[in-house]
Amino acid sequence: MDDTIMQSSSSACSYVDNEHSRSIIHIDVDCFYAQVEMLRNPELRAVPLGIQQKNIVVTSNYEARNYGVQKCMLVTDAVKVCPNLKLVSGEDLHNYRAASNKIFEVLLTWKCPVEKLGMDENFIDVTKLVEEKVKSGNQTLIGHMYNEMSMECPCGCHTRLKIASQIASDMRQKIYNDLGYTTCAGIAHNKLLAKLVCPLHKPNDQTTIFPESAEGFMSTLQSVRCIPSIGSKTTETLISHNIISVSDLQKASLEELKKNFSSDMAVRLKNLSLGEDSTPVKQTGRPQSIGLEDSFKTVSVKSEVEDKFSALLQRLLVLVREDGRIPVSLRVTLRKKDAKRLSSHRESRQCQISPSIFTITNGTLAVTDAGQQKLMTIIMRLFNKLIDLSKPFHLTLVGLAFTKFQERMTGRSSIVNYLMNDISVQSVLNLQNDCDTSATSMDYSAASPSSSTTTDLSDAEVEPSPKKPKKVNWIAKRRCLSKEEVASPSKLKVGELRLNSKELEKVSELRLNSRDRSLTPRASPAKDNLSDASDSMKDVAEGGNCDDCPSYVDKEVFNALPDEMQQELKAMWKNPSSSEVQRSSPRTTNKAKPNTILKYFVPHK
Ligand code: DCP
Ligand code: MG
Ligand code: MG
Repeated sequence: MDDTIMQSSSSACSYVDNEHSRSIIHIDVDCFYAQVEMLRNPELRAVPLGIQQKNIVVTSNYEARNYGVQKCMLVTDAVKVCPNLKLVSGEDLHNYRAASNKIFEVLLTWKCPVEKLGMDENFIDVTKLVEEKVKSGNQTLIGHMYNEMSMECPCGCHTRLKIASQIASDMRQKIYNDLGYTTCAGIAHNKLLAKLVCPLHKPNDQTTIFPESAEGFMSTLQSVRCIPSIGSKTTETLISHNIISVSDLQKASLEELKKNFSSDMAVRLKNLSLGEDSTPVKQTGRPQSIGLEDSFKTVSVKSEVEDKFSALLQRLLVLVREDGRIPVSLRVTLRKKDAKRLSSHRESRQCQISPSIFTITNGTLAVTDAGQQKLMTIIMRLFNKLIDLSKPFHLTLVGLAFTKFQERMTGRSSIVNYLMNDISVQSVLNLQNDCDTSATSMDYSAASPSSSTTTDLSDAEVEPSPKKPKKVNWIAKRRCLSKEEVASPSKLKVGELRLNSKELEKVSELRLNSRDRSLTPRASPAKDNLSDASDSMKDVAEGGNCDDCPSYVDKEVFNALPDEMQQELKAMWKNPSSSEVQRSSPRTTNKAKPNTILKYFVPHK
């Protein structure tokens, strides 16, 4: 008898049992930016509120929505439907990002994989937690269920999803109790369905869908574009073949789809249309890049571009300080308007930046004024490469992103721990980078564009800088040190990137020909492009108030160093002239330079 039930139920489900094994929650914050503003200023709670970016209301509170103020409405239209709409600027994303991170942190306390999706959404895979709770007995569903009439499934997924609905409710309650935000949740056996049912009862509520309702639910979606992983291009292709609604996609044959898409894509489209999605919840780590963009009507003057970049940089540095990692690569993005073709396209360039631009004081990442000027110089240099200034240009967007980072060293084998007091540790080369030893993994100049919270990378272009790929690769390999090398600092060999004389000439020409000079009034082109090592050697030499050891070096730790390293350091501190020679003769820097422990010192800002 059991067998009979199994068969009929399984076919009713149209899934094999093990495909329902997961329990996924999707949580989305109600009117996110508006809630952030209402929490900051409770007076806003009582009024219809719109959050304005440029001429658009990007979101509104539910009070305003009652008047018909929709997300992404033009301000002019919003004010028409709601004349007493209170508008607050949402251009500065700082508080929204902070709120987003706090919500993420609350969700992490459940110790399940949490995947952040945009600013106000998270997926949580609670499968394991559900397994633990399933024995406890309480199987009451909390919130709404999509299609109350769905049949029981023999694999036990209904029970599991009911328990997941309880967990979702606990999570939403904790977010509200700890932070004050109301949220919506969707609960399903996969990410696709969890996300799609999440907004069915808004605001401040939750919806669960059981697997056998998937196909029916998907068929209610009027456009294939409603499916999160179907983008505009795929939508266009589908529409051109008369596949408009999800129901159309369900009816389309696989063979028909394969004519226009790859075989894998055709299968994926078909599965999605039926509500099937096996993609895992990937635990979100720290972002691979941190970026900001500013869009505008048109900017055609270099000084205006510089002002835009300067403003972006200020904001970006706040984000980087919060993140705490030391950036080592910077990308500049422009969106160029092509007046003839009435179109626009993006272009990006990125280059390596010296970690010594950043300082760490009392554990906090900071950038001095000189460091900021250096960054602006680099930004404008990249800009000059992207734009032919002898011709008119029209930009509609500028973007900045730090695209690669060093982790700050706190581990025992960090050279920092050998040499520095805990007063003001500057950035150092990361000797323990978590990477393989392939050149590309550490080759910043050849870095593949990584995802940024704000940057569309489709047209990203990578600038090799300095343009010596072979040497860069060698250095990259050397930077990924073996355990033995890390354990024995005296054996360390780390090269520093230096521009050769030709490159230096090029850079100085660039500087002389551009406004960049005004950005770096104190820095000669040559000095600016010398590596950290020579700067640091000077600092080391100047910093000493005793013959052997500069004041900031922890003598106890110094004494614990291997003899040969102590000797090397002492010799260099006594006679820093070699570094001075190098400083004053930048054109000799392409000569091979012996490796030295002093390369690990960086400027004391
Ligand atoms: N946002 C934006 N531009 C868009 C869409 C959204 O800047 N085109 C911002 C404002 C939103 C936030 O992202 O507050 C989250 O987007 P949601 O789509 O989740 O919208 P809300 O959270 O504002 O409203 P809802 O209650 O519908 O989720
Ligand atoms: Mg939201
Ligand atoms: Mg959202």
